[in-house]
Amino acid sequence: MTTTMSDLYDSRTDRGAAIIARQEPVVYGDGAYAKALSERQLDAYASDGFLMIENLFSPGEVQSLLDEIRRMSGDRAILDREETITEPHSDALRSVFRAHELSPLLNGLARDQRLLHVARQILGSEVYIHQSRINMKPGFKGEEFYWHSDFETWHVEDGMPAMRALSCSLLLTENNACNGPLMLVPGSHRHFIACQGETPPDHYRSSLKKQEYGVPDPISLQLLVEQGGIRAMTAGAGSVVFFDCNAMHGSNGNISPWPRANVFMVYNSVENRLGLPKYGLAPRPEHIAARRNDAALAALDAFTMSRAGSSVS
Ligand code: 6CS
Ligand code: FE
Repeated sequence: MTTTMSDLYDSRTDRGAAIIARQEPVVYGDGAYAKALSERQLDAYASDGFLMIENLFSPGEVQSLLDEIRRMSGDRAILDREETITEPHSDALRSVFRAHELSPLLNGLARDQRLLHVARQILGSEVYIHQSRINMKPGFKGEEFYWHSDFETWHVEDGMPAMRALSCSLLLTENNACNGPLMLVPGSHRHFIACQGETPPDHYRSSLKKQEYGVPDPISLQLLVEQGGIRAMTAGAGSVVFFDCNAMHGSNGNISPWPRANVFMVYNSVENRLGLPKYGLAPRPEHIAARRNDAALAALDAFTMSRAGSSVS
């Protein structure tokens, strides 16, 4: 295995676990690139590594998205696609990737100014979608997502150069204490945790069901949590959590009867486009990490405008 000495964020090498200080800003260009968040909101994002905005989308908008997701989960053509991931221990639907290209409505959501301008402001540039997905966590059988930093995976497996990407998670059902809400470790985005264990080939085939490489060791995790605690992102449908690509996060399984369904859009700066994956790994498919479809997105006033817009490809 070859390692590059110049990469501070080496991970999954034979070097073992390590905690490395973040080199990049969290809010780029002092948040002057676009106007979306207040100074207070930007400060909270910079210090916690995430920000929840409640009721950003209306009940009507949430309903159209839920109808769309219900339609997609019943569509054989979508269920048979490689973008569709089932739970590790059942045939229940876990995720649908490339959601913004499989559905015109979700394509509009990716461009909705309420999300896009926040991403442009924080990342200090134009942005494109690196990854999008619907995460279903059905009542009784939705399984957990173990602790991880998305950037750790995107850096190693996708060749994402720097921490200049963010995720937004739009809650389509209430996320409460019992149905497996997203949990984040405040302040964790300032530390890169180098993980142990070499990445097996085609890792994504198993990791999207249950991740076993690229997960932090218990001691590093304990340290992060001793410093920052854990915050559960509980809120009503229509709320959005924005979180930094290096924020440590995970979620428990859903043994409650209440489904949890969230849509994730990952925005990456056009100045942070993907290079080659590390250690000679093969690039992951386009639906997990965009390389070809990386043009800057133009904003829409509201995503519902685009309902008759682009078509499924
Ligand atoms: O491998 C990935 O890109 C994905 N895996 C996880 C657990 N979260 C982010 C991303 O969807
Ligand atoms: Fe994640």
